[in-house]
Amino acid sequence: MQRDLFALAILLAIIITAGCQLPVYTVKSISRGQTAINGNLELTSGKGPYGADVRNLKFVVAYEKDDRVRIVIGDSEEKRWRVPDYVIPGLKVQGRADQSNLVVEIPDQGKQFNIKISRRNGQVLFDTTGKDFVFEDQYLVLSTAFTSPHEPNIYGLGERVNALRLDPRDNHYTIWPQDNGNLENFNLYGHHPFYLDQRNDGTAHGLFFLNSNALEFNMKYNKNENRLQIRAIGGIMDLTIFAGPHPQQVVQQYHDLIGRPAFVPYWSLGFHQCKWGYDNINNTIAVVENYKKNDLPLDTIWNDIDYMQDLKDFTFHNKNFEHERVKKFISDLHANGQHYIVIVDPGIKVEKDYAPYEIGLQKGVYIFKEDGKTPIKNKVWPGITVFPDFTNPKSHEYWSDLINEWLDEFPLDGIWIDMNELATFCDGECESDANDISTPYLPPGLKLNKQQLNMNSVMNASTWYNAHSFYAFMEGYATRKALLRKYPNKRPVIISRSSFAGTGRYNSHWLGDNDATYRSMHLSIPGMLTFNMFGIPLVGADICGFNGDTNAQLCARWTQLGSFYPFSRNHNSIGKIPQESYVFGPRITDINRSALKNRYQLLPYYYTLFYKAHVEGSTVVRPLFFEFPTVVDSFVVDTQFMVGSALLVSPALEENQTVVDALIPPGRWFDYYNGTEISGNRRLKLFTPLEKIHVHVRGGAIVPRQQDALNTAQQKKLPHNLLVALDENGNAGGELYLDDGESVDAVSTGRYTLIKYKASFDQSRYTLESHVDRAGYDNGVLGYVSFVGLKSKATKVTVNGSAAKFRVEEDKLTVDCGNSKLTKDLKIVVSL
Ligand SMILES: *[C@@H]1O[C@H](CO)[C@@H](O)[C@H](O)[C@H]1NC(C)=O
Ligand SMILES: *[C@@H]1O[C@H](CO)[C@@H](O)[C@H](O)[C@H]1NC(C)=O
Ligand SMILES: *[C@@H]1O[C@H](CO)[C@@H](O)[C@H](O)[C@H]1NC(C)=O
Ligand SMILES: *[C@@H]1O[C@H](CO)[C@@H](O)[C@H](O)[C@H]1NC(C)=O
Ligand SMILES: *[C@@H]1O[C@H](CO)[C@@H](O)[C@H](O)[C@H]1NC(C)=O
Ligand SMILES: *[C@H]1O[C@H](CO)[C@@H](O)[C@H](O)[C@H]1NC(C)=O
Repeated sequence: MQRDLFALAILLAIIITAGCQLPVYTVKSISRGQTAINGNLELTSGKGPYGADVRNLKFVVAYEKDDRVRIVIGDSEEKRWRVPDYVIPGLKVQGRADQSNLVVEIPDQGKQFNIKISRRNGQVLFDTTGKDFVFEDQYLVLSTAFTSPHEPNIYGLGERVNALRLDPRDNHYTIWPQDNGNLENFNLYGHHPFYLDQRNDGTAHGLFFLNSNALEFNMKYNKNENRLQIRAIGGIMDLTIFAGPHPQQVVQQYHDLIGRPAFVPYWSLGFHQCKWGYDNINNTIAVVENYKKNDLPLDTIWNDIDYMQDLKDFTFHNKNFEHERVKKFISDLHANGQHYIVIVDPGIKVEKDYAPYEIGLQKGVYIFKEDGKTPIKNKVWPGITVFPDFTNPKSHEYWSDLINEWLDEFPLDGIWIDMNELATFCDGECESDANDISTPYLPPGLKLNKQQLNMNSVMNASTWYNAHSFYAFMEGYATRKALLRKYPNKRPVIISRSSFAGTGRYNSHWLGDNDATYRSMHLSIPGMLTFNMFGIPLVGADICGFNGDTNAQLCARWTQLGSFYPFSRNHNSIGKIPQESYVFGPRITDINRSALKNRYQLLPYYYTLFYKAHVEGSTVVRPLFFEFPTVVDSFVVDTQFMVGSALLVSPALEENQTVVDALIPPGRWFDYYNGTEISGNRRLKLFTPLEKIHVHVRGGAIVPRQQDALNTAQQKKLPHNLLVALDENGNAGGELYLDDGESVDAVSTGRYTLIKYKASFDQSRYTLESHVDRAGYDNGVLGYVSFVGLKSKATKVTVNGSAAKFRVEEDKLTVDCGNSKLTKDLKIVVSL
């Protein structure tokens, strides 16, 4: 009997749900132009589940560029919140339908609205036909089918900690910047509603949903369902599809829209050491000395909040960081070519006579309560604080003045901006239970004001509900402006925890508060690869782990892996055991030394990749499938990665691991260290004792390198060298970018050198030639060139026509180039 009742209840529920028909929007008018399709929609039947439907909508589908289409659907009065142009530029039409790589289909007037986007060859990329489309005040849903003929391969949607390839079977990916540590499957610090869809046929496309409200990408892929729902709790639908079709092109097209990454200075690619718990200037100094004593490279030393007086911004502790000693420390570092960075939080302590507080109050630059005039307070490290509203232009001068006055006294080299999600100690407010914006729908598990301000707090841009996700983006903008005022021709280094699409224009990123565990180490790889897709190439995780105690083996493995991070910093939390590169005894120190020295040798290669990312938009580290998009086996790989197109890194990621099971993509590959050839297109078990991290160089690549030193300043004058890895036909190519390493205008004024190298084979001779594209910065010499992959032993080598010294070691031929100037043409001929 009870069972029958239960069945009846279910039946009733089904009838009721079916009766509540989803909204149907009908095309009321449409005009199809050469550059865009415009029109109006009207709700003609049904209704959404969460309140007032927006009945009249207006849409534009524009051929923004030939390789991208942008779809903007909003209320017809244009009153609703939309992300301001200063964050991401609004619609700008530069393409044409007849030249576009994409075809847009929208039904005629009087028909139900849907939208379909395909390639010219008919391959469908996006199709809303028959899927939910809801436009309510606080609940927007746009759904597409996964149009691939196989289980979709989706990447991106940050910030999160998870596998590189997202699981499309039944998953919610929530996006809303919050300090959830490094919890897996949670929304973390950054807001990046971008994904790349990689097809098994080798093609890829991308999708960006520009919306700063809390978002959810809800995926279902199984026998019965096949859809991706994009849900937002405010704003409008502003969606861009990028045609690719190569994954690297998808990313370039995305960066073209959101802005390419700022160029970083050379020294930021050196090694960094930090710890929360360097609690006075003397033990900070000692770390720098110990690096030197142990012959370990170090470019930058960092302090966490320990340095502050009462945990207040723009101070140094009067006793522990005695000011004269700090100043002397900074000038000693600079004299030695090293750098100093400290942390700054957005929360300004509420304290009478604390100038940063008083000035901000006077200028009215804080975030306000709902009333628009009382600064909203919450609690952070120094106690009760207020928060500058970085969307208020007046705050930029305020922030810049504070930074400049502080740096006049303590000339820091960069700023680390943390806690900027915001991360507060009370949810909403500490004192009162003020009413807040109510939300009929929230992504599962999300509490909007968890460690956040109240949603009805007011900024210049909008409410905290609408605009909080780009708060750190604007803080980054203001901080960059402040540093450029202080040092007009030095590229700023700003490392931010929170980020938004386009943050790479101003800031870089570290992956936040991870754990001293093997799993955290592994998941740093998808983290850094994904942020490279997001246009923030200078990224890395805390080497050896932040939370928890590390140990010698983990730390050695992590230092090996971290020596290949674009941003390479060892950092850990307060009260945890020390983990600097020299504390675990001579064996581990030696392992660290060789890893770090190897990094320094590769810096010219990394720097050239950063230059490319800055001028073209691209990635520095990238997933294997970015280089091998037809190798389906590579789509899931996140235990290995590529640095540029030349290096394949296959680290050990498990405790006591002695064998790495590596995917070696097609082609010819060589052991990076000794030049031994291995053939590609297979899996290989690589023996990996603790001393070893496997790196392979790809046949066909030329990798520029340099002799290592203890920091990048000392390295500057040392000779460069090239590693030429020949492909099956004896060809190879590569390039080298050089400049003074810090000028903001080096690229725009042409004060740089760009050299292209090309190797080829003809009968019994290999020829390597340089082509100096530009010689605007005249520094650097070429010490030697190494070749791997020669068919047989060299009998004679000439450099520029004269017989040259050479030697053969293991599987490598090394030719002495006599420290000739890099900017001179060069021709090396190797006769067999
Ligand atoms: C640091 O060392 C100097 C010189 O030995 C000493 O005068 C100073 O008190 C020390 N400072 C701290 C905070 O320990
Ligand atoms: C935002 O700031 C600008 C520049 O100070 C000002 O003109 C504008 O009125 C402000 N808007 C709001 C909503 O406060
Ligand atoms: C690694 O080896 C150590 C020492 O033999 C052992 O105590 C530990 O349990 C091993 N760990 C794993 C995960 O096997
Ligand atoms: C080069 O290193 C690899 C990997 O460690 C090893 O298998 C190979 O035998 C080495 N080759 C030579 C010539 O020593
Ligand atoms: C090699 O020869 C070219 C052409 O004769 C000359 O311009 C260049 O300076 C020479 N390079 C070196 C390294 O001597
Ligand atoms: C290098 O090894 C030491 C042990 O001496 C370890 O503490 C350290 O974290 C490792 N890595 C780095 C980057 O220092």
